[in-house]
Amino acid sequence: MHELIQACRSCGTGGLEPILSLGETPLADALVDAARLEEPEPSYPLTVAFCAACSLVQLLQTVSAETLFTQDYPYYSSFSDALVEHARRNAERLIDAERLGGHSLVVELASNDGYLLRHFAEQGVPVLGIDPAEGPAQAAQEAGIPTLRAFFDRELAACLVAEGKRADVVLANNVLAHVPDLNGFVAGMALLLAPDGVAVIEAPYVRDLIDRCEFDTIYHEHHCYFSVTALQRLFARHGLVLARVEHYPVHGGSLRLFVRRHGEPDETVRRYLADEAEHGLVEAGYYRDFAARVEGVKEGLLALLAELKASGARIAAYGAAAKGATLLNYVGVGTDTIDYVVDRNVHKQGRYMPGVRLPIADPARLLSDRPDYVLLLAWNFADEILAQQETYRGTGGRFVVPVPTPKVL
Ligand code: DWN
Ligand code: ZN
Repeated sequence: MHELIQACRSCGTGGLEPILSLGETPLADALVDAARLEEPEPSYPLTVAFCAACSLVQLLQTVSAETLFTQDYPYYSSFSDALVEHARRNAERLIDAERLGGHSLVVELASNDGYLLRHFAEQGVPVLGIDPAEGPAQAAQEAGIPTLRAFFDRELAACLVAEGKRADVVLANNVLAHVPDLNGFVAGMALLLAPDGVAVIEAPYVRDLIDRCEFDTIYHEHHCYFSVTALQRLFARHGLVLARVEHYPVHGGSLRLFVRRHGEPDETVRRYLADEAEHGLVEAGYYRDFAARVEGVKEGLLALLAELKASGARIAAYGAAAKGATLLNYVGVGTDTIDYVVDRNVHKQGRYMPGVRLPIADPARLLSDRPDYVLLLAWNFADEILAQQETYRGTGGRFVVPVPTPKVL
């Protein structure tokens, strides 16, 4: 089941302008078990639109959070060494800058398998994770990270506050895009934050998505695609100040936002807002050629893969990522072209990619099977994966990167 929104998810204004349709796609993280291969899978329209009133880019469709994130959610953050390292540096810096210790409380919203909170816990800082996904939340518990298995919203924040819990640091990485009730979520953050606390939030940057044609990061889990302009307006509505903005290469280009109850924005915020206005991100025109560029990547990739197949090559793929599901289903690349996908995540191995039904195997298969080419679906971890696959590459194996322009490495 899905619903169509009639007004902006942030500011409530009607008349959203559609900028891209990726047709109908299955849910990107709904991996298929072998026992269910005969059953049909639901797919849902996937349309991106722009709100001229507050600049928020967003999906027109909402699939319920319960459908998307509870049972069987297969994404575990800890399978990327680069991401765990990024998390460790974030934690160490915050412990230092905010003078965190045994007296503090760090709460993470969408804490997954505890890959970020564990770096605070190791330094003796009390933590609380909140995550609705059963498997990852259980993995965090087993690793000693207290985790509440729940969706975070205004009501949950009010309960925590009533229990005397106020957070010195609220962490929210890659979750703002996932919540259907954006205002309820941010209102909850405002409640939970201690008077001098800071919310540190990471979200993929819409400017990177558009400029680098990262269309595969669009799927039903991601309701929103944020600019600093849209975020600043969202936080201001809840009495919060966007105090600082940083940019990191993680997940194809992400913003890290520092949000407080009081104070002034620093020069980074002013610079981002001015740059976005100058580059037109606040107007629909900026997004209008995106659909044609996405179509170009599709055609380019289909032509490249067809040429490789025609030469007799065998092709596999790397990374049973959610973005891989969008890419394969939108471009229309299935078992005719690709033999299997490999992924380090043991919770994904033995299952099948949604829609296209490619089997998911252990990466060791690349060495035993030696396909000629590997389509890199997890292109955001290219450095880590290419380094890891040195042996495969050393024996002639080649990687194909799909975006921003399909190319063979
Ligand atoms: O917002 C979201 C982002 C942050 O993460 C989600 N809704 C779900 C998820 O998106 P994704 O699945 O596209 O994320 P990743 O992290 O780009 O997926 C990479 C996949 O590749 C994972 O399944 C892990 C796997 N991997 C691997 O097998 N070997 C990753 C690395 C780095 C590796 O060396
Ligand atoms: Zn709006």
